[in-house]
Amino acid sequence: MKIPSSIWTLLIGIVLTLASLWYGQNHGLLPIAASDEAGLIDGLFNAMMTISTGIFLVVEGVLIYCAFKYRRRAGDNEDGPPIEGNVPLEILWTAIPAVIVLGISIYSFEVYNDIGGFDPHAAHQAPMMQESMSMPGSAFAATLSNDTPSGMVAPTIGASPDKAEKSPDLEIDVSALQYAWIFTYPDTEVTTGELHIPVGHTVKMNMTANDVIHAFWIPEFRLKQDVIPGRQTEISFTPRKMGEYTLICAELCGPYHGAMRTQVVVESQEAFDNWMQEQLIASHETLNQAVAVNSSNLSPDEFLAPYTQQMGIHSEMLHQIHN
Ligand SMILES: [Cu+2]
Repeated sequence: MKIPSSIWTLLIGIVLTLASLWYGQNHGLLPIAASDEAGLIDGLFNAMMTISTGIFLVVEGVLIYCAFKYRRRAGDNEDGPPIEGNVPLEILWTAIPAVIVLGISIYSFEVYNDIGGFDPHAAHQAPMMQESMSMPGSAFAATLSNDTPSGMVAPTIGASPDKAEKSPDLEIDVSALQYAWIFTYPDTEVTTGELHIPVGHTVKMNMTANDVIHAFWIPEFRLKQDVIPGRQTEISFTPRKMGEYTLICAELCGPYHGAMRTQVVVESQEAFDNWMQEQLIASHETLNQAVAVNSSNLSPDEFLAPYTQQMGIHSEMLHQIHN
């Protein structure tokens, strides 16, 4: 019994579709998805991977089939039949890619919008800062001073009312410089070189660079944003999975660009609060000040007891320092 070619086409089509769908979901090319935004980006990536796999299998399959089926046989010196033009076929192979490209474009615009890419206060509309407008060299001059670059940071703009659902739980100021990241938590004025974020909270980074263009990139969050001297760029995200990730500078910024990376710690709210307390204690000039910031009713000795144990300091010693 001879199977008609339409049945063959249908069977091959089903197999190719299933293979493409499977590989599109199981390619294993990406690191874990650790933020809400990562899920959206991965959906887009997987859809493109599915389509690409299908096209790859069809094209390579037809190529191999034809190379075998229409190969030159021994003693056959004839040429093939002269074929010129096939309008329906040409329309088809123009229309199919056009529809695919249009579909991917709409989908990717949708994802970009969902992750806040079109937010009016995002990078492209960020205001130029006063100093930069009046003094072209100020961005460079700022690198020469050792001060914290507070003058470099444009006033933070609140979330627009129409995007109320996106208003961040936490804002962090980010300064990028050759070759480090500096994070300032405006609520506590704690400054660190390591980024700590409480899990499940929407955070907004208000970023600026001290010297040259850098780029904020956390592969597990699937987000990347340029950090530019003389202006503020922003990026918001909601980390979903606790863990330690790496923030990588993704813009070639000098000879040690490759070393411009730091740790991102996504932790529980409790661990985050503890970490913040430790930073407060470490960053304040005296232990007294640190205690004053903590508005608990504990005496300084009581409050510091857990920390002194960690640091190997006897509480008697602390008592003497305090007095
Ligand atoms: Cu850099």
